Amino acid sequence: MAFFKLIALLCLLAVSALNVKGEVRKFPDTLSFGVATAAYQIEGGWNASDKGENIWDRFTHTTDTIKDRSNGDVACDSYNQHKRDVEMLKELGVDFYRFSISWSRILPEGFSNRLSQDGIAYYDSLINDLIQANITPSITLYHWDLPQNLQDLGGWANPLMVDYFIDFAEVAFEAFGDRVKTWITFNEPWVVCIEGYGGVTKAPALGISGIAEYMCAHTILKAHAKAYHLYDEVYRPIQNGRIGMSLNAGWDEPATQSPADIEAAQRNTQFNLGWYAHPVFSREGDYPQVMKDRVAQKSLEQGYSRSRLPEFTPEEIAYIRGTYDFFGLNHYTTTLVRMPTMRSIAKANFWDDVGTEGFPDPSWPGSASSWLKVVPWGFRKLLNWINENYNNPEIMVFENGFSDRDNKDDVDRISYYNGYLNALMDAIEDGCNVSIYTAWSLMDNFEWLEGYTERFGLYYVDFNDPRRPRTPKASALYYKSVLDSRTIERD
Ligand code: GBH
Repeated sequence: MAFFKLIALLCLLAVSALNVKGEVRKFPDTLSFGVATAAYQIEGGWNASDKGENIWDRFTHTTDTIKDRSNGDVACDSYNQHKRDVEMLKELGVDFYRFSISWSRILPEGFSNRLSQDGIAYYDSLINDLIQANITPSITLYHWDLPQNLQDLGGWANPLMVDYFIDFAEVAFEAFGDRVKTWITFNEPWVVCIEGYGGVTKAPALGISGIAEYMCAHTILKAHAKAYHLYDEVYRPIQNGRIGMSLNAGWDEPATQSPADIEAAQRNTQFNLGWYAHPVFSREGDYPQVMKDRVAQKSLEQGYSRSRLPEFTPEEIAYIRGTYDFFGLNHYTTTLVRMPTMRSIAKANFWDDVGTEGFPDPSWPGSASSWLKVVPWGFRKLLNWINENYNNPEIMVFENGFSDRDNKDDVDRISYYNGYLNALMDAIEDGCNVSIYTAWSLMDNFEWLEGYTERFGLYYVDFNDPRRPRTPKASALYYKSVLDSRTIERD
């Protein structure tokens, strides 16, 4: 008997030493699993009760830029069906649910002069049902749906927005903070500012590149820091929760090992992730040096009397630095980065400021989204990069997922998740301190400019049926089995 035990043990050791495909890998008990959604993408009820208009209502109703000419008026109808959503979360067996609050649903005028009782009641009911089901609620305050009247005042380009964001945050902490212990101030400020202010692919689609995105980021960083301090000083002592933001980042792999490409990849990371992460997570604070230098230099060359990148005062740098309880990360994909062959244009432009070129390796499997390639090892490298550059923070992965078109037997999504969960496990073994993993998304939903044409859900939603029925895809069963066993197979 002892002999057989010994043989079995030796086999096990051999298997783990050789990293054999199919080997069962167990997640640490400290890792929690969940799924995420966002208000505008799922709720519908765009004018229910006294809800105010937000920038996505305005954008989808007044432009024809959404691929299938759709909008979020009904979306998944979660405003009326959140009980079904909680049922699905129970079916999956998740530890937590990350959702966002629609600002204009609880503050119809954007300001805190008037609270919507119906709006508050909606989130109250959702939160209470989650707690009843033993699922931890976690709230994103801002997932891109600014009240339209605040946009009319300049939105995030208006520095006074800091205070109006704080008013909103305070209402949310007061109303829900007794039961909600994980707070995310901003989801992907990069996307908000680059695509909505510099570009035109998200509301409010200003398209003032090289100028507006820097203003937007400047305000958002200050608003984030102020919300952190408010929570830290006033709410943490009584509510005892945690607060941070969630930054999107791909992994930037140098296209070749030439010094120029390596430098380009590093600069790309600093201009995209570092732009938001360096002020908050680095020891020195402030924007990355390479970003300050390049934008100042280009601005001068272009005839501006000061850098297009606004400056923080030393007090602001100190105020923003360290405003985190965790590093929230949304990660989907990897790109190759190289030094561009063509150089410099005379006009202000964010991408010219960055001065890099990104492109995918043609061998990487794709998805329904042009930008999303399946590259699990990039996830491992990125987690290690964050670990090394920002002093081993607790990392909460708040989004990770794969898009396809119209498919319940979604084997490609299963292989994406299995690959990325293996990469996550590798990173944990490398010493990264990851405590949360979140799949995007619970169900198919309004994918912004792509409307309903790209699906990220574990549950399939039939958008042609007014009842918006939801059915588990094969990937929902896969994710459930991962959550039940807390293991994956090595791939
Ligand atoms: C997340 O953002 C969002 O938080 C979520 O709402 C959304 O549904 C989900 O992703 C799926 O898209 O310039 O063409 O290369 C993902 C953020 C999207 C940011 C792609 C970078 C690059 C577009 N990323 N984007 S492109």
